[in-house]
Amino acid sequence: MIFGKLKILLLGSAQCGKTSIVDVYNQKMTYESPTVGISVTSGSVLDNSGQRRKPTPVRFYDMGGARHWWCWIPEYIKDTDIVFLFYDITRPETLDEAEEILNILKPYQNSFQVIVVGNKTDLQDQRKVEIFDINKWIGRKRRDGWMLRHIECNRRNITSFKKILDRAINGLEMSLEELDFTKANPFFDKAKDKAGWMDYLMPF
Ligand SMILES: Nc1nc2c(ncn2[C@@H]2O[C@H](COP(=O)(O)OP(=O)(O)O)[C@@H](O)[C@H]2O)c(=O)[nH]1
Ligand SMILES: [Mg+2]
Repeated sequence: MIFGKLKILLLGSAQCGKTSIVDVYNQKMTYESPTVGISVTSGSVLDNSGQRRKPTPVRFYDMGGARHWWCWIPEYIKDTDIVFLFYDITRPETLDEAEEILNILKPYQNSFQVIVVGNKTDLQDQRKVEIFDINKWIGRKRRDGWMLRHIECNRRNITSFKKILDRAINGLEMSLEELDFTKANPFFDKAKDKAGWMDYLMPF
């Protein structure tokens, strides 16, 4: 949690589609350029499951995937609730890099959930990471003590991404505090303004 918001960190090799997926999720235009350092966006997860009464405020930390940014992982993993660890189903080397990233995360294990995301399923004819391979990989990581969840998606169909995020949030059984808008926004007047769910989208 960070500033009362769920912290979600996106990791994985460069060019796996992390920025594309989070932009589709946030209904934003994607600019095709490598992420420099880290890009932070605020948003909220609407309740699709009927278990939460209000949208859950979230913050996405989308890290540049190039190896030279990895030194920042120990810094950004702090207070993280959910990690989405991406690989590209057309490039097996991205799964090897995902393994390296898990090794960096190892000392911080147990303070967050990890969801492994295979992206670009629209490129089935170029698929080089088979479901069998990934299941074996996950099994191996389980024996290392990682409880990983796994989905596959592509930027034109992020249903599985939305679903697992929803489920992960419900699993956290978060008792999100009522936001005190007067603290967060000095112009907020409790007497005059009634907080609606749109307030949860405020970018503070
Ligand atoms: N075919 C296909 N290409 C994708 C998909 N998602 C992203 N891409 C492409 O992959 C490249 C890298 O995407 P980007 O989101 O910048 O990846 P990032 O480096 O992990 O943030 C871009 O050229 C995207 O157009 C997808 O689901 N399918
Ligand atoms: Mg990116």
